[in-house]
Amino acid sequence: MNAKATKTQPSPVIDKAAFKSAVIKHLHCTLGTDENKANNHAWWKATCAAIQEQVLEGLRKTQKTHYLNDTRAVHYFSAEFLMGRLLSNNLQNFGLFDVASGALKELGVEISDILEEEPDMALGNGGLGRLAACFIDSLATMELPAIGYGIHYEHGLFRQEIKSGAQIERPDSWRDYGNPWEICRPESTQEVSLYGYVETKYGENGRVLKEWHPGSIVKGVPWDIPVVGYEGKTVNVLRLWQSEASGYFNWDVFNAGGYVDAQRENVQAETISKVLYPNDETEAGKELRLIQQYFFCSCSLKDIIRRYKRAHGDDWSRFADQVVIQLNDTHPAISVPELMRILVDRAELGWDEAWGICTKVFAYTNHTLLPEALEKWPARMIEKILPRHLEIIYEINHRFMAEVDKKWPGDNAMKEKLSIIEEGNEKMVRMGHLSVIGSFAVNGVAEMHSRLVKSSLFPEFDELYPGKLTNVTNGITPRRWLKACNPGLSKLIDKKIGDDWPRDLDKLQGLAKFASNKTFQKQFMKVKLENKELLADEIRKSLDLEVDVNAIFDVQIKRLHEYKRQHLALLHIMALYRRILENPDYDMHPRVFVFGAKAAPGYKLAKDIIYAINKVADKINNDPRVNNKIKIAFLPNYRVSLAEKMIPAADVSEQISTAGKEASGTGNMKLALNGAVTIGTLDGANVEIAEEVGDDNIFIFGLTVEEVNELKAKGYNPYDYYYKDPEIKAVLDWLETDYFTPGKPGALVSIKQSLLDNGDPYMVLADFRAYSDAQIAVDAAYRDKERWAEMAIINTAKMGKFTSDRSIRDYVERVWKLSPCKIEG
Ligand code: C3B
Repeated sequence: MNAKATKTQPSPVIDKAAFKSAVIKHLHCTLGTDENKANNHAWWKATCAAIQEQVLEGLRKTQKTHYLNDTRAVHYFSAEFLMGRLLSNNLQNFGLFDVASGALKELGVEISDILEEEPDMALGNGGLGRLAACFIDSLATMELPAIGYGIHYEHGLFRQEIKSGAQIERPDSWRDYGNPWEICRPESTQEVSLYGYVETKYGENGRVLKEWHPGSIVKGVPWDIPVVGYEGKTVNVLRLWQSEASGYFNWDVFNAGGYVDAQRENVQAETISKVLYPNDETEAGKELRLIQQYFFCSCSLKDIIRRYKRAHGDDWSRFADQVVIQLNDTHPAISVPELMRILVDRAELGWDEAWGICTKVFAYTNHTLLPEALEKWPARMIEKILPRHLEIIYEINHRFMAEVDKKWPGDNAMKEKLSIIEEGNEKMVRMGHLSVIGSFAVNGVAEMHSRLVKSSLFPEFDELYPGKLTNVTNGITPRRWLKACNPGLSKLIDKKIGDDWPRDLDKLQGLAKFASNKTFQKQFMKVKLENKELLADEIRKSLDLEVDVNAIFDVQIKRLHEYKRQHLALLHIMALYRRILENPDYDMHPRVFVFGAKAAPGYKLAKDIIYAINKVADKINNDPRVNNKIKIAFLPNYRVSLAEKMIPAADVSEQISTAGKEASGTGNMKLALNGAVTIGTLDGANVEIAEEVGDDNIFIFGLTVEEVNELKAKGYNPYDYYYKDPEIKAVLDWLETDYFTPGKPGALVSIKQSLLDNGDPYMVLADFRAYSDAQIAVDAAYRDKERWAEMAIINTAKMGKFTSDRSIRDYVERVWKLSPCKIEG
């Protein structure tokens, strides 16, 4: 069956000739160069400028329409937005990719070359930041009024280099040569106060008035990045704040004799948005990080209020009808006391009225159960930086404790447990509790995670506020993660079932009936092979390593963390190597293990694991006895644009976290969408992927959450596995020798120590044998070409649920209560 006309394919707004002249105009008039002199960078910028004309026209229309309709909008507050590159995405969404490619070809330029010129906008660490980027894509596509708010970091996530196997961090300077997409809006600058003290005054009728005398004021200058929806109708905005010195002279501090300090604080203003903290799922507790959080929340709230007041003046009664704010994890949680401060101290609303507004405006998404990622700030630190906010937090808590007492009279243990303030050597403010109390809805990011949020993280809150805790399973935008990154597969799908799947991913179901069709299987696997060839080129260029495209491409791409268990994969590779050394005829289909991972610079064991993967790779890749059965490619500097090359080429998707630890995962969805078969634990969204594709089309192994908990309760002892399983013992002992690190015995020993002496906190050894068995099943399945093709097709066909459009639909229905707003023309 061949699909009919391209109904929903965005129709180009300009043709090839017009696009060509727009590019030339910008080459001449924006960049001051010409066709003969221009290098790829200049062509890239001119092409961006040409499409930006369409983008800005869309933006203008969208903003005008939203203003005239006084629409309710969602404001997505996130410390991270991992946008990646925008040119290809924007061209695709305007339906101009082929037009641009043709126009450039006539000018003697390959579009693929200029796309490579664009630096990634890496303003995020990993899953949480990329989710925010997928969500704003879906919001624009679904014509929903929305704005993303975050920080305009000067340096995004570090660039990773690998030197002699080890990770080296280099600064990321994504804006060094300008960013063609962003627009500075100095007219919307905001001021943010910090430090100082609070004065208590008495107003009319003895009303207590609080006046915060800040010690320092910084400016927040907004940069807008247009977010183009699919088909280019709605163009929303991502507004990122950059800090600047305000020029405000601190007379209070000066008068107290602190002239030098006053100057120093002005200099420090610029450092607020200087750099993204590179920690994924760990909280450093650093003062600058709290200031970053407060800085962008305060700027964003003031921006929202300015816009609201333009339409409604001082009438606050409609604020909660117009504004909903989604807190992406607890990073923006300081927004809750900030809005209270604005309403109570500035707008002079009564506490109850203000709290009523607040708790109708905020909603909070929890992204992790890992204790080290649950933010807590020392009360002393908050008091120093935000003295008024600490008072407000205490007041919120005081009133909340009364509620707790009503529900559980006299139960002091319960109060201690639920209090926003954790008592101890040092009083800490629990930002998770503040977020739950200050929000009208709280969600986890996959069914299983949300169940655990209810049952183990916030069970009492669930009892106190029935219905507040809910689930919205994560999703990914199919525009970037299939249509744009995998043009071969996209075109094949278009031909088979029509081209409206990027908007309606459930349409992919239509592929399922061809899963056992031999011709379609061949076509599908031919595309996979072509994608593997492209990745093989990349591996050759990047690592000077030859890989066989007929091997299984086994891909593990994600941040490096013990709970994600890249070291489980490593131990398994070492075991395979050992089997081959012991038996040269060891029967396995050749495999290329492809890794991409950044470790937080301060996370020693994570960096040791990267080093170990690279050292084991050096040895195995160059050992002729292996006879090319195993190759290991650790591609440096994993980022969105590299993911776009790796994902379409994957045969196997590694999702092997300890059950109960990965909140959702989103890489798992991207890989399966591109026809990779998952080997994974029953963790995060893997559970839902398994439900969708069926047990026959996924390789599930290992302990379940319940089993993990039972084993822990019983007393898990990794030595039991070490002594019982000779292969585990041999492989761990190997790490202690200098076999992989000639002349440096013990260079890899920290991994063994973490798995034995340190108690193996993520139960790697407990799951090793089950993982190895599952890998044997993967090997057998791959050798049956038709069966494998069928599995791969089913995986693509069944990913409809995981479009971020569905996640957004869930948020709209369960949380945001928004309506789309059509943009005409
Ligand atoms: C991540 C989680 O680790 C993933 O399981 C999840 O898919 C994504 O968030 C998106 O929900 N996460 C993260 O990247 N950074 C954090 N600080 C916490 C969670």
